[in-house]
Amino acid sequence: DQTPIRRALLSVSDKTGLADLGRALAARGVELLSTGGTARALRDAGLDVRDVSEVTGFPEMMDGRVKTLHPMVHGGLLALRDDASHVAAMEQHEIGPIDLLVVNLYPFEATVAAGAGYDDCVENIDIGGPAMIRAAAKNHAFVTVVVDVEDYAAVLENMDAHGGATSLEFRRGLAQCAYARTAAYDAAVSTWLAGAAGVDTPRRRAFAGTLAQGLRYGENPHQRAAFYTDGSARPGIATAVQHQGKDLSYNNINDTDAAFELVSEFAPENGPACAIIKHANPCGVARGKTLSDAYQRAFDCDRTSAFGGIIALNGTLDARTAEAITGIFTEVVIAPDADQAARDIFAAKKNLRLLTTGGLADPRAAALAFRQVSGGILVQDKDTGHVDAGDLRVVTKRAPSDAELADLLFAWTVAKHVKSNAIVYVKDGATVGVGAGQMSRVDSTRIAARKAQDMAGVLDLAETPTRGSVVASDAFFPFADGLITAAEAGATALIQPGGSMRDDEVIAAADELGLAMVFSGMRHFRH
Ligand code: 93A
Repeated sequence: DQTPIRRALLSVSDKTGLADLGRALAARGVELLSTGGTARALRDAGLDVRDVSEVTGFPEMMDGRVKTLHPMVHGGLLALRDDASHVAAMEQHEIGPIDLLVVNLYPFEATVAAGAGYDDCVENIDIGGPAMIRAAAKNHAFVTVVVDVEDYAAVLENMDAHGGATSLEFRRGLAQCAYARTAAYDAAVSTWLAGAAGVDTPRRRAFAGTLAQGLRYGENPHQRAAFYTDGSARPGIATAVQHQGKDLSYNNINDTDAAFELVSEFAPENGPACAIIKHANPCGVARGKTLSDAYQRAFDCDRTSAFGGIIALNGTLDARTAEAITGIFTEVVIAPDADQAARDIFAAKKNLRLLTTGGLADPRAAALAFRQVSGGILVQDKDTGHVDAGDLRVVTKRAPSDAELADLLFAWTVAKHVKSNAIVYVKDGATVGVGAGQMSRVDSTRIAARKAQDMAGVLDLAETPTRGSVVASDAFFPFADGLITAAEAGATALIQPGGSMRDDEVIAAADELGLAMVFSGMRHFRH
């Protein structure tokens, strides 16, 4: 049904594969039109090209801001070939049809990522390119539009299979890619402006993403998946460098992010810290005298769950820590850096992935967080909430000791990174029990205590590690039962937001049990 492609307009910033494509099209009898730099590149490859400026009768002007924005171009892209009035208009104005459009845009995202200045970024906002792409994609009934170098070969293949034309199904797929590209492009511009103007708000947000990696599968093997990055240059999972091991999976990326965000809460100035993550929840977090000490203490919280876990460190991975980590199977290790000796030790472990980030994430840096629901997307500020000792209100007769206070703040920080209902037992700067993701708070309290009890068996301890611990609860205790359970497990102090209708009851129970309790005045739900 479709007539063969006779005329193509090529206008590309990324000249990769251009000469080969031009040659292949010319060999198939296609006339080539092109803008300045693209035309030059094609001529350099020995090809015959017509300048768009010759077609429009206007020179490219205003530093190239206006080169293809002209009816001779847009008429050729938009005209319906089977509509008599469109055909008449083409004839009257001597507009030639453009059957194939090959465009890739000014590299706006790369310019921003390279840290270019404001004016430079503005100049790299492509206007004519997206206009042509959208026009050609709208008219995909007749026009083939290509926005990705990776699709060049498929276009030639499709042409060859259809006598020099392309199939409608193929054009429709390309049109979908085209609008995905212009939508992502404009979203990148909007996101950049939001950052530059400091007006990033949940109420007015475009969604940007650059495909970083197709993933083998999603959360489960029957789900397809991909990883998109938002162009941020901050240390984190999206910018980390992988040194060894097979590609990260969907779950790896999610869990490694959780691990790194958590460990980044612990500034290296305050000492080494380690977080071990399973299924996006920590199964051990600890400070230590050394990094390997921090790892060992985190590991001892829940050795059973740590198997196949993801480890995040807040300092440079050294040989001792690397050696200790290789004691059991670990999926991923992420750290700001790794020294050579550590890398050499890991090199022998082919399945272990090592990622370095060049620094820690800033847990106070404002950002937006997105979550999908059926038919929509929820947007909120990232949880950057933070409390210091000065923000806490002692509500019991007994105030926490300095040691308890330090552990309470540590537990509170960890609880922020545990799925609700979150209960975290901490002793001497290490978690000793984590209760996560339960529908009832008292269950989280019990599970954490029971797991700690199990570890007493594994580690051959005389008593449960929760004896003499402190407890953090991500939201208020609705009843006294959770607090009583924690006290039975051996906890001596608690931190929780407060604000329950039964706060008085809960405080009275704490006083009766001789516990110290502080209210943080802030909740850290994480669902
Ligand atoms: O500055 S523009 O927005 N104005 C235009 O009219 C225009 N037409 C094409 N940029 C425009 N383009 C872009 O120029 C294309 O999207 C492509 O990225 C680039 C190719 O320029 P050259 O052929 O000179 O290298």
